Parts: sequence; C-alpha cells; structure tokens
Amino acid sequence: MRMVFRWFGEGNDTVTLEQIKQIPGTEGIVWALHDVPVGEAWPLERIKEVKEQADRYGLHIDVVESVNVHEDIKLGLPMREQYIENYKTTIERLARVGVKVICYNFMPVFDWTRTDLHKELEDGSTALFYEKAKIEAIDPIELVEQIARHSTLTMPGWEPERLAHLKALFHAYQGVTEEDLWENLSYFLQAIIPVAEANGIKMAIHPDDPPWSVFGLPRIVTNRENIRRLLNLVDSPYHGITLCSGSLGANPANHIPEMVREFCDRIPFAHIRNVKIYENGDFVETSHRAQDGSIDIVDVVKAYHENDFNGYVRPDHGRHIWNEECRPGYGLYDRALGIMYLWGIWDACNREKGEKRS
Ligand code: DNO
Ligand code: MN
Repeated sequence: MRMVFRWFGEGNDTVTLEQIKQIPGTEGIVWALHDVPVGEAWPLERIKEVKEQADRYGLHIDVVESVNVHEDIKLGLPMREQYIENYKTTIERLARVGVKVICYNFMPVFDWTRTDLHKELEDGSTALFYEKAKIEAIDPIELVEQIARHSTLTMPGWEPERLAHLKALFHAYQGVTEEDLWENLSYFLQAIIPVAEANGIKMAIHPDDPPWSVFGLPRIVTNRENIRRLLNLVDSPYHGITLCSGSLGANPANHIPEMVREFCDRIPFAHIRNVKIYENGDFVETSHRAQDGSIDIVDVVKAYHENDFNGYVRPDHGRHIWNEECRPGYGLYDRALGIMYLWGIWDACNREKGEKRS
C-alpha cells in the first residue's frame, strides 16, 4: 500500500506540502491542474512546475486526480474527437514527468453530490452530508447556487466553467440513456487506453458518487456487476478503477471488501473513507474508524493486504475537526488521522503474517 495525499496546488489549498511530508508513511501527492478548463490539453510547463514543487519536499507526483472528461465526450457529440485528442496529449505530457496513474470519472454534469457541506455530527465536528429527500425535491441549479455560496475555494468536480452552462447541459442530456453512456464510455476508452498503455500510465475510473442516478441523469459506475462490465470493455491492465469505498459504500448492497477481492489486480488506486448510512437513505461522511460508519474499514484494508496490494491509496475525505478552516472534506487533521488508522490496520496485518517491519 503506497500512501498518497490529495493536494490542490500552491495557493489553492489550506494544506501545505511541508505538512503532507510530515504525515507518517506518506510518499506523494495526488494532484491536478485545477484551473485548466475541462477539455484542454494540460501545458507541459505547468505540469513540470508541480513536479518541481513536490520534488523540493521529496514527494512524488505519480497520481493525478482528475483529468476531467469533457461533457461532449460523455454525450458522444462530434466535438468529442478534438477533446479526445487533447486528452491523449495530456496523457503523453503527464508520462513525461513520470505520472503512473490517472484518476477520472464519467459522471454526467456533476461529480460528487451532497446537500450539506458542514453537517454537524454528535461530537461537534462537521462533515459532508447527503439528504435523500432534499435531493429529490431541490432544483439542481438551486443546489449549485447554495453550495457555491458556502465555499470560497472552487470544489473539484464543480468547476465554474462546467457549471456556468448548467441549464444547457441538462437539456443536452435529455433522452441520453444509461446504454448511451456505456457506448460513449466505450468509445472514449478504445481511444485512450492504447495511448495510456504506450505511455505506461494506468487509467483508473472513479465510481459515481453517490452510486445511483441523481437529478434524472444517467450513472453507470455504480455496482459490482457494472464494474465487471466496465472492465470488460477493454481488456488491459492499463484500464482499471479507483475503488472508492465511500462512494460505492453509500449503497449498502455494495460489499466493498468483496469488490476489493474480486477486482484487486485492476485497482491501481484506492480511495478509503467511511460513511454512515441512515435508514431513510441519507448518509454522512464519518471518521475512517470502522465503528463510526457503516463500512467495515478494517475488513476493507485486510482485503487489500490479503491480495498484496501495492497500488496507491489515499484517505479520501475527512471531517472538519479542531476548528480547521479548509476546503470541504479536504482538511489536514482528519485525513491524517485516517492515514494513521489505515497504517495501523496494515501494520497489524503484516505482523500477523510474521513480518516484523515493512
Ligand atoms: C469522492 C471523490 C471524487 C473524486 C472524483 C475523481 O469520492 O473522491 O470527488 O475526486 O470523482 O474524478
Ligand atoms: Mn473517492
């Protein structure tokens, strides 16, 4: 298990590289050029700049999250050809600085969806919350406005240029079925996986968060059966998944340890976090500890360990604790605690196997 930590870039994150360097066992950053508009090729100079910044702290830049996919690709529009070419260029440029994994997602319009970014938990901390009834009742445009009002930093997946044309986007998706989305994903993968392969980069698609349709938009990376179908679209070790325990785990029917066991050799990157699911379908993000949420994180880590997992892992989101002012879900403290919990389980598994240190 190779521990990495998401970092949003100089001047765009409350967490510093110096702090990340001091989290035990953390070897690299998970990064992106967040200000490059979706669909454009990332400039090589900018990529090199991040590498130099990370180098100064002895952190690597092996994992990128995300290179976002333009909506025209998801919609299968003619302009997708140009956007796919740009995507390939970005893959080639990232390979030049040694990137090994690219995480991306194929969710129409929205990336992750929540109704409250600061839901208060019993202990006074706050966390990201999904209220089913509210999602079903609210107009998505209103939700976006509400969320934008509560965050000064742009949020990944909610980039302004994508959201500016929200109404038009919703219109474009009218009549687009799950099968259409499968077809467009397949088209995209056939085009980019050979390029990823030639450049030694593993593509790792992130599941849909939450793993069901929201606002009537189709979603397909949602469960075990669909992940099987997805992996069969292109038979290559360079076509894999980012197994996100919190995203998939919001549906109690998704048994995460079993998915780890089944897909392990196609998981170059793992997101590990916990969520507490309520009977009415709401869920809230909790600490990583198994007892605090609905996902048995101990069993998840054990499943990785049993399979000698050597891919990259990050503590996905964290709560906001100790009055930390930070990007929603991406503070330093709770994610660092999460890392120590994951290492604790991992090291105990190593001991059980008779290995003193590693
Ligand atoms: C949620 C997060 C996601 C993720 C993107 C990757 O679980 O990990 O927002 O960053 O979907 O493309
Ligand atoms: Mn995730």
